[in-house]
Amino acid sequence: MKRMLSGIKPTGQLTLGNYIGALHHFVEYQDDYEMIAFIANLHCITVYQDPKELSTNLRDAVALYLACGLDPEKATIFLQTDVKQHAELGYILACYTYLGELNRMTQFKDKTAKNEQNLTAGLFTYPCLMAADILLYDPDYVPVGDDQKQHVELTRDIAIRFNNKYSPTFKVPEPLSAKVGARIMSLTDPTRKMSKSEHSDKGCIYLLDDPAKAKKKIMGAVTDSFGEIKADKVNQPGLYNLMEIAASLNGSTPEKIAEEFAGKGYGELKRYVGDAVATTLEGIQARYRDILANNVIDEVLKQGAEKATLIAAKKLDEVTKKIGLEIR
Ligand code: AQP
Repeated sequence: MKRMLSGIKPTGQLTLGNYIGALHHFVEYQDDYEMIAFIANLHCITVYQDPKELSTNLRDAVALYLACGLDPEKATIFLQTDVKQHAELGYILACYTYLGELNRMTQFKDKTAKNEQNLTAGLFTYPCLMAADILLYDPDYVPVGDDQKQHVELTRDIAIRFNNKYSPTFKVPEPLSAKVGARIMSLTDPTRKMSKSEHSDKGCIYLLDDPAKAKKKIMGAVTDSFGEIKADKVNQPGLYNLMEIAASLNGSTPEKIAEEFAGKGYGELKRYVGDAVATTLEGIQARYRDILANNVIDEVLKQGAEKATLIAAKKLDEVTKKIGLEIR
């Protein structure tokens, strides 16, 4: 069975973007692949997090993994810091990554361009840790939203470099991106990605948002003044984003939805999208409440960390031996 790996960093409440771009694919894939899904808590602290909030967000993220349908019997679910090999290999791989490569990473460049103050070295070197997260497990595929593709490309480069310098050690993974929903945009600014750390609450739907509130956000989404429903991503990005959301949730495409709504008003389309979102959130939240009430999270994480450590420890051992870090 081919192996697939992915993680999410809960720097806030998980969003509809995380669900559409990542989580619901993890669930689809878990039957056909050996799925490894972790919570990237080390990545969270590349920007300051309130300790209490971070801890709550981590627990919520695990609960949401399960509530979205990840099955701990099929998928290995764990917290990154419970498998110590991630940080160690992250450091080692930083020694095989060039500054020029990190300088080219658009996520870091975007933050620098926004003139954000006090950017940390952790944020700069985060792609090295991400490479370690992946390469420890030799996955065949890494499902990602569009924004993470560049990091997977760098991971591949690092793996090839290491393999060439020593001998084949890491499998070179393929990024896997969905055709629909790989980049869900902000509801208030369809030129920007829907992000957890977005400043305006109106632009982002959180998986734990009250479904009625989520519907309101959809009704208030920025569209355009053309007055005609078309699947035109370039000229009608707000409308296209809404159709992409509904298409991802209902297994359709923006083109089909545009056809269905041709000649109708934007309000009608928004109600349709709002209903799709609310129905999805209601289902997820009902399961989320059950999961918290049943207190299963600690056990899921314990079992997941044990399974993951078996794989990660073997790989790190191989790496340290090849580099010559051990005294024989
Ligand atoms: N808006 C999105 N559309 C599609 N996919 C998305 N993903 C995130 N946002 C969207 C995908 O979810 C996975 C986990 O991402 P992450 O939460 O670890 O990191 P991120 O992409 O940096 O998410 P945010 O919300 O934008 O975080 P902040 O605000 O902290 O920077 C990835 O596969 C990602 O592509």
